[in-house]
Amino acid sequence: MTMKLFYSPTHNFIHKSVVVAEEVGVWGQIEEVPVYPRELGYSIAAINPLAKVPTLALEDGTVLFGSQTVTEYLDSISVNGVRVYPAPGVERWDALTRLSRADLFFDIVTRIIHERLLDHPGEHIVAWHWPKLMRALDEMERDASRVAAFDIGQIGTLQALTFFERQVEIGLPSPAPTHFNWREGHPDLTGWFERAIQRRSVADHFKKPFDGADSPEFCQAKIAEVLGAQSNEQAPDSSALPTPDFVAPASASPGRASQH
Ligand SMILES: N[C@@H](CCC(=O)N[C@@H](CS)C(=O)NCC(=O)O)C(=O)O
Repeated sequence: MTMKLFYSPTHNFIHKSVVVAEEVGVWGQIEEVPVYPRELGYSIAAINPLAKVPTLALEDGTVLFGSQTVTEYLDSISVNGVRVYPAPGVERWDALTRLSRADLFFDIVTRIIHERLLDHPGEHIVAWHWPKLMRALDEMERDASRVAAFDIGQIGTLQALTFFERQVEIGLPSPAPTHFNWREGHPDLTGWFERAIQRRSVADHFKKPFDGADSPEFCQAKIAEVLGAQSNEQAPDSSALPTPDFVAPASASPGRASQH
């Protein structure tokens, strides 16, 4: 294996980095390094100042982060002729716009759920952002029947929908509805989603338990290997576990299952 993918292998969440790696035939080159960002010992700040997943480290210690960068890199080293980022032209701008819509949707859901950390969640923040999500879902519905390709825009859409669904299940702050099913009123998107999750690149991971090494010590040992590759020296000592940047108060933290 020549690359390390630092990510949170949450079983009911579709990671676009994983799907792209599978689609372009490079998954076998990837070592998975689980990261649970808010737990002790999983900080990846030593290799990514923003300590965000996904983060991809190459064999020579080069670190790529931002899911868009990670997936475009993986696409560029395709070994099977499949490309999920179309070449420059109309199809590319269409795919990238759908990717942006999906990733901004993800970011908006993140903005909303951060209100859960407050004793008094900001209702105006939720009220401001909720219509954006609803309009984006309506556009995704239209695109479900328009777009035939399984490109990066649609892969990002899978990720956004599963993230949203997870967070709805955990519970969104008011005035978001207590029960919300994005499938209602979106029959084409629902049908497309059900077909897309049958693809091997998705089905091999989605709703499958992660059964590899995932301790903080494993994560830090892998970070030490990346740093070692960067300095071309022996990997630094990884015995001291770093503290996370932020630990949510117990009352506001539903635990690992809700990490995002
Ligand atoms: N826009 C970024 C979003 C990445 C992101 O928000 N990652 C979350 C988990 S999915 C994270 O690392 N959170 C930990 C933190 O912010 O400390 C991307 O697409 O890569």
